[in-house]
Amino acid sequence: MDRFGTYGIAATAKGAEAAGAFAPLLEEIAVRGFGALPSLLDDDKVDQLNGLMDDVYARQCAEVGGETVLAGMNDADIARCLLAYSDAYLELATHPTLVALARAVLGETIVLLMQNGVINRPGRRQFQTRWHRDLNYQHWVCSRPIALSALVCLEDFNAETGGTAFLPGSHLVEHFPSDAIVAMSEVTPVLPRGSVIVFNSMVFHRAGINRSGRIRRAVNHVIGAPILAQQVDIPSMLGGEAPSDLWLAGYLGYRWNPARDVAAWRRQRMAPAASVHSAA
Ligand SMILES: O=C(O)CCC(=O)C(=O)O
Repeated sequence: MDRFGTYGIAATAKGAEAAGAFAPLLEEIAVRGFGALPSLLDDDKVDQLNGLMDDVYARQCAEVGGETVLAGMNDADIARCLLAYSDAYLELATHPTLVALARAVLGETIVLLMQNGVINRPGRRQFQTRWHRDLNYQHWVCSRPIALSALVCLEDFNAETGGTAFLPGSHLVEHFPSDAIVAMSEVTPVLPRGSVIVFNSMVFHRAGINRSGRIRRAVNHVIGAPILAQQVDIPSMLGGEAPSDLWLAGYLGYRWNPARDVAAWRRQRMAPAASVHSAA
């Protein structure tokens, strides 16, 4: 290392070694923009998460005065920040495989920007069936990913059930492509329930139309560099003290979200420094 040391630098030549067993998946994400891991969750866990998503959604409808209010803001059938309502979803957001993948792609300093449940019902058009990037309104590309999405499939995903469609490579092009390019390149991965689709948050994607007779649920996590803001203030929703694990505290936003004032920002920096000194 240079004798002056560094700060604010996380990517070094060593970073590439972190890929390990994920290397083929990471290459797919780098080039096509998305890839998948089957069998992240077993059937019992998938059943549990499906049931809990409906409970959280019902609570969130009640919070705003009913589902028609959500429909009026194009937010029907989305259960937001599930981890603040259910420990099983907090466990999912911190699943070791999801975290390892995010660290391999983005580096150590990352923050969970959002965790949303998407309920895709037959006979109802989910707003997420419109093409979008998970970093909305961004029409530029960058040389390395700044955010990664991990969409956990709580139903079999295919063209009939309304599985997610992707435009391969579209994270590398600034603009949304022409209808002809969309038609020739759109791909819907076929995956069993319990899988996770991992994608560069800048790749264009959309939920499919659900033509099956059953509800298709999924839970999306957007994880990013801490220059990006959380959609909902997760620490404030979770309440209480920051976790003692400093990495986890950072991941959930306790470390990166804006401090209330200058003194609070400095107090935040004193706490980790004190624990380093007392351990020395
Ligand atoms: O539910 C899906 O298939 C896609 C969800 C999605 O596009 C999103 O959460 O951004």
